[in-house]
Amino acid sequence: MTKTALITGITGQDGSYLAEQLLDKGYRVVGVVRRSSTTPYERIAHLVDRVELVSADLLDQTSLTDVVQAAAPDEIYNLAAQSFVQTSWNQPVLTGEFTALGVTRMLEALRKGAPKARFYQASSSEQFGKVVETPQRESTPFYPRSPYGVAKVYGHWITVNYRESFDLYAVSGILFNHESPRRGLEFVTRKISDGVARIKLGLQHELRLGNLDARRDWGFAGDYVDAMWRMLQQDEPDDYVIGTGETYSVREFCDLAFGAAGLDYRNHVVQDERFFRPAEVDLLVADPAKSKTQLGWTPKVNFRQLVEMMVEADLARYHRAQ
Ligand code: NAP
Ligand code: F7E
Repeated sequence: MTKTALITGITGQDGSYLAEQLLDKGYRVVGVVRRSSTTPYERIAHLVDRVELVSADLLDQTSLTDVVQAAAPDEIYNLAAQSFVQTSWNQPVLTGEFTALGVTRMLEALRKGAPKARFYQASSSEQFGKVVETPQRESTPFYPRSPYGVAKVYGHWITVNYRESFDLYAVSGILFNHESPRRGLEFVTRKISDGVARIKLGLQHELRLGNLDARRDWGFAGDYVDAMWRMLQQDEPDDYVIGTGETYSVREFCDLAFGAAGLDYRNHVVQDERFFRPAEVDLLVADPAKSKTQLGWTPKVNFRQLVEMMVEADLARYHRAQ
């Protein structure tokens, strides 16, 4: 029988890859979009004829309950959020409404509209923040360093609480940074790959960045959405860390990305106070042992391949536009 998946955040990076993979598996995919005066849906333009788009907002309980009830999903992937860490200091209340309380609204919508549906919550390595152990695993205590991280900790624990209180199949995937050519331009990896392409084509000379010494465990988004699906196919609901187990600095990302275009980052990257954060997450690196053993999940794209994929995609995009 055809399964139905409901995805909030389908217009985002992860939503677009997840929708593609679920369609390939034969799912009926219902995507939640919020009302906007324009409808660019850039990342899912190639899918709009194959998915059903319904309108709701994380701020609006009625709209969420209605779409969950009408879609009658077997699986719900709650990917929608205010997901940019830097913005969470400028819009802390809105970030809390979307990224924290939005999760409770989705869980309430599930309880009322589809209590048997399996629920995936998009938790984040930002919950580990000022890390208390390295590498970070499922049992590592949280110490968030931004309003975004704090909101994600709330979303994580309310998912655990609803699982235990109401016997729901609800899980959190604690995903480390994952990137792709569809990553938003404000995130550092895509800002770098886009900057490299523009510099290579003579459209700009310098790239202004913040802290080059921050270290992240970066993987490919296409691999990570597969892990989300695997989490909803288990006998029992549980939470999993998803990452590569390798960590690199922003400087190392720059080195590889500029190198991929035959450039030297030291001739172009300028550090700019504007892009430093009030509180930084210095080092993240996952221990993905549990997801490997229990989900059979391993990343297919390595760091170098990821960086080169992103630079090549941005170069091709600017070439097409010329
Ligand atoms: P993204 O590209 O920023 O996408 C966010 C999505 O949320 C967009 O579809 C956006 O819709 C939607 N959204 C925002 N506010 C909404 C609202 N009030 N009502 C309904 N929809 C709303 O994020 P992503 O990188 O795909 O990440 C997906 C999820 O995983 C997020 O929850 C993020 O916090 C979390 N996460 C991401 C990473 C990562 O490295 N990418 C790691 C760990 C966790 P619009 O198109 O209308 O803006
Ligand atoms: O920053 C440093 C910055 O904005 C990475 C989100 O998907 O992953 C993401 O959060 C690092 C930070 O991602 C610039 O200070 C230096 O240390 O790409 P980012 P993030 O904050 O790690 C987690 C797992 C999520 O859950 C989030 O939703 O790079 N950095 N210079 C810079 N960062 C940005 N954005 N811009 C710079 O110019």
